[in-house]
Amino acid sequence: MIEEKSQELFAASQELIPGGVNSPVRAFRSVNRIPRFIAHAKGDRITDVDNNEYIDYVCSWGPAILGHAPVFVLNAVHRAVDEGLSFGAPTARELELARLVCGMMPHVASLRLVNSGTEAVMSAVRLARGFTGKNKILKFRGCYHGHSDAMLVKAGSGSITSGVPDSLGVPESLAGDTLIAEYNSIASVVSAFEKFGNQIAAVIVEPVAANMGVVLPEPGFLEGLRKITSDKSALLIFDEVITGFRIAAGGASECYGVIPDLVTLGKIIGGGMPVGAYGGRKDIMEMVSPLGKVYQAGTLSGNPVATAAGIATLSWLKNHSELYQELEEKGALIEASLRKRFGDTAAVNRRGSLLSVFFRPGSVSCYEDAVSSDTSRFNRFFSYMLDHGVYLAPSQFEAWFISAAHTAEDIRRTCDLIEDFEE
Ligand code: KE4
Repeated sequence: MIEEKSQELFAASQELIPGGVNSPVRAFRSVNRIPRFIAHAKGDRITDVDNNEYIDYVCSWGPAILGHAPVFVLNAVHRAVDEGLSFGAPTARELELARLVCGMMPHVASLRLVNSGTEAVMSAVRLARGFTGKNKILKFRGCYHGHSDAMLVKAGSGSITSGVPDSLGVPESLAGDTLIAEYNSIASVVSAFEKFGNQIAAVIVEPVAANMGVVLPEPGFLEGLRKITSDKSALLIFDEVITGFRIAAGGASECYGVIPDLVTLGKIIGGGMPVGAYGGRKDIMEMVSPLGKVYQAGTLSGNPVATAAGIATLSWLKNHSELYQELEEKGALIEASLRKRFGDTAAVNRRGSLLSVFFRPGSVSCYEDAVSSDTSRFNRFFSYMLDHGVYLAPSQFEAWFISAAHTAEDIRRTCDLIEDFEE
């Protein structure tokens, strides 16, 4: 496969941009390949600067649930652009996007638009602390919630201790306010509350984890989080940056029937443009400035061009609920091929159009299971698929994303390639 232009651009980019990329995973470091510099994308295809075309299962890490560059989204963006790029003032589009989100997620009584998932989580964490008057936040090993300091924390030694920084630049003093529990282990959450109970402001969770690879909540896990946070006067935050509008129009709450106090959103809400949001109970959101004393702001929050893309995307999803059954069927075909090819030498976890294959035997229901995967085997599979025109996330610990634009022919081609893979 020709990769000369990507190689040239990558070398030059590394002169000016750390690692040559503006987000680490894009550097393809863990798969030891040259990252593809993408020239353009349409539908379920992306084309790199060497004119190689791929069936895309990254979908910009989730936003492109309708496929790349849907005409009606482009038209909405063009109309918005012709009216101006940014005003720093309220616009009708922000109200329209808020109405769409609140209509699709009825537990979101009020929301604030921001510019990324990270900003949504950072703001929701500050709000939870401000509303409860408590400082500690409990998260789960293997869950990723963006790169705000409080979330770049890993488990300290021993069970349920205060976290330690997972990045240089995060002060120990701050990391100590983040507790780390085990995904799918209510017992670990109970232990944390026994130890820190009246200090915990909130529990934040990916209701379907997708940043250690896809790990599904076991029956009772989300319900257990809801009960213990309610009992202990802590807030429950669903980080639905990936699952929101992805696994159902109403996200994980629609799938699992558990209602959080706050939810964070990103990716699909912007239809590929930079939009994030946090929202939930009105009594909590009323603490956000300028109404209340929890400060949060943003120059480009609710940007008129970005909200136009989000409105067009969510409106389509709201009016075409049949898409989720189609995505379920497409995901089931991919899953079946993965299971057929790898049998019990690999684990496949899937919820609708979100899935991962872990190269290890047995089930994967927590971080420890996930990290015991054979990453060199994943890398061989990744390279094989890339060289045969299928673009997967360049890490064992990411997810496959399937879109409305993935054609039956391309799904079939993908399945054939999976089944023809030779170790
Ligand atoms: P952003 O700041 O990247 O918009 O969102 C952060 C975030 C928050 N919460 C969840 C559950 C997320 O998955 C993310 C970001 N997801 C990664 C993919 N695993 C984005 C890709 C990247 O970092 O380049």
